[in-house]
Amino acid sequence: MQNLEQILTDAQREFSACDTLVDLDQAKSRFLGKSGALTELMKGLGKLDAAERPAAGAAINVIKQGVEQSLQVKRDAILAAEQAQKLASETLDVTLPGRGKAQGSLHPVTLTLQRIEELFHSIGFEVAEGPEIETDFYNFTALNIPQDHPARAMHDTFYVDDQHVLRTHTSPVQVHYMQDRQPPLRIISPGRVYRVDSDATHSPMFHQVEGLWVDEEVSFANLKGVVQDFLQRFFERDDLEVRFRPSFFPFTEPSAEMDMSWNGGWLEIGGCGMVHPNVLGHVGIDAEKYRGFAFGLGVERLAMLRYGVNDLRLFFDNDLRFLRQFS
Ligand code: 2NL
Repeated sequence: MQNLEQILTDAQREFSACDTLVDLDQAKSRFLGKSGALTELMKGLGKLDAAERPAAGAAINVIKQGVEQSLQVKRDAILAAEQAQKLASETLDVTLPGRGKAQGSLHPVTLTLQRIEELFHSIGFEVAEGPEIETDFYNFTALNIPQDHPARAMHDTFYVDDQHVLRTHTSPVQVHYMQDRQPPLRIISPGRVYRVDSDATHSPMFHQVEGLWVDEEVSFANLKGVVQDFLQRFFERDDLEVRFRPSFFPFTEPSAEMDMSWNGGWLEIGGCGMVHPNVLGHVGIDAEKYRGFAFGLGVERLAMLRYGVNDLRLFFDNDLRFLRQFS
């Protein structure tokens, strides 16, 4: 009986020294395993007198239950400790704010178009848009650029088929507009245009804004005023000067190229002129009664100057490091 009590205290001490279930399993087999201390005692029962056997067996069983209970208590303690540690290391703070989504930003060309539209809208110009695929008539013929005229070579055109082209300028929008109504007309037509041209300073797709004012008494002086006022407001510079150099376009007469003062020099910024009477004739406007001025500006050019961008290709590379600077 003394031996039995000793086994129980040994088991309790060894179990409580265990930190893991593996250790505990090993300790368990030292007492309850095939050749464990208690198992050996059970085996030895056979050597006892039959009269002593029941009492001895009962005593061993009491100790065995004590060992098993102590084992269970320790196993529960180890499991609880493991669980607690797992919970602590896997803590999830549901009150933290979400990561959110990166917000996009408008493309600098879009920002520039918005600014142009806003400024012209404020002086009474409507914004007109139209298709990017046009018929030969709207892109060329109506603009006094007849078939086989060398002026067509000026616009390196993408042909869709015999009759259709990717518009080389936004003038066709204004042709449609003039066909649909009578003067006074005051519009700008911003949008994408296409030319077979691609190098460091030319993209096959770029943006243009054209302007048109048709009424009974519209002069070249009005054209100069509108363009200068626009450029001064666009660049926020009252001292900005504009210079007009004689030029040629089939759709205007007279025609001029426009320069603006920039860093002590002059920069070419677009072209303009008085709408050619043949163009008014093509859209059913009486050229004896009405006249108009028109101009065309390159949008990427304006965007580069306003934002200090020195390479046109940055607008089309879709590099987020560039685009993020406009948020
Ligand atoms: C340029 C030159 C120009 C026009 C565009 C135009 C439109 C109609 C009638 C007459 Cl419907 N003219 N547009 C006139 C002169 C020049 O653009 O260098 N653009 C970037």
